[in-house]
Amino acid sequence: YLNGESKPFVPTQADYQKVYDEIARKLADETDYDDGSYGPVLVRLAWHASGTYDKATGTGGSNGATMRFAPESDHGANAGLKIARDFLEPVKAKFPWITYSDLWTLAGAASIQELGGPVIPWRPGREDKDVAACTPDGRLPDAAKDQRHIRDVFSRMGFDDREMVALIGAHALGRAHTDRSGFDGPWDFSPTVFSNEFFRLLVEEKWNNRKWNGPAQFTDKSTSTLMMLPTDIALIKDKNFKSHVERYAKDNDAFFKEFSDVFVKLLELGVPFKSEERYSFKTSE
Ligand code: CCH
Repeated sequence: YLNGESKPFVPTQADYQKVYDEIARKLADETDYDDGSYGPVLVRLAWHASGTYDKATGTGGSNGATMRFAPESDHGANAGLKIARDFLEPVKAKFPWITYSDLWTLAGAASIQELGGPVIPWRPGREDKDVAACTPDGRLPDAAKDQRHIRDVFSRMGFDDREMVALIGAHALGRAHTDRSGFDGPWDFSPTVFSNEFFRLLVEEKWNNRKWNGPAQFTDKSTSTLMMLPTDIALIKDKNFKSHVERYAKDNDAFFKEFSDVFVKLLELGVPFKSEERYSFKTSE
């Protein structure tokens, strides 16, 4: 019973669009961060909130927003995501009726759209849970590993090979930070633009081991300014993964379409929605 009204407030698509617009406005205003956008770290927040899902037990997933609490907030994989959660606090304060779990996933969808990616139809209905629902550590992928690990982790969520490759294409955005994951650098030259560049560079560049004191990672032969994680390189080592990498490298439209479908699926894993309806938000000008 918000706003002193006598009926409970039931938000409509227009209300969620207002939340979208507020996130888009903040993204446009607050460019003094990293490569000029909070979008990539918001996408990572939405993914780490959702990617804890375990199909076998029905636990984890975006429903709950349990990353608000330790121990989940302190899991190594979530290092740096406080920045994304804090960025969204003023949005939560302005629209207190939205749950954190809806807000974080909506912010991921909004960021993909605002950074030039496909429309991500989004469904409301997640509820926040308490600390007891925190997931155990180790459910998110470890970048130091290989294709077997990628398949183990993502098939636990219910994804097939094609979907795994499409999802990891989000690495067109953002960068790795030594003080978060230990890895260092962006995957492409436009880390605030959603595109199939990650795939194009994976197949067209030559990737060498980077000589440095940090964890094993790869660097491009041409400029030595880009990076690939061991799990990224696994996508071209594995024959079946590579067939999708090559397809997306050549066909941006196919990537956009398939990424949208699989990102929608990711954000909805394990959520007991009451309504079927998804909203396609209007991207800002
Ligand atoms: Fe990722 N990712 N990711 N990733 N990720 C990192 C950064 C981003 C793995 C490891 C890392 C997905 C899949 C995987 C983003 C989106 C997605 C980093 C650097 C590591 C390490 C973190 C840092 O230091 O800040 C591994 C391993 C996998 C799978 O095997 C999927 C799926 C998505 C989304 C759909 C985005 C975006 C970033 C950039 C974040 C930023 O702050 O710039």
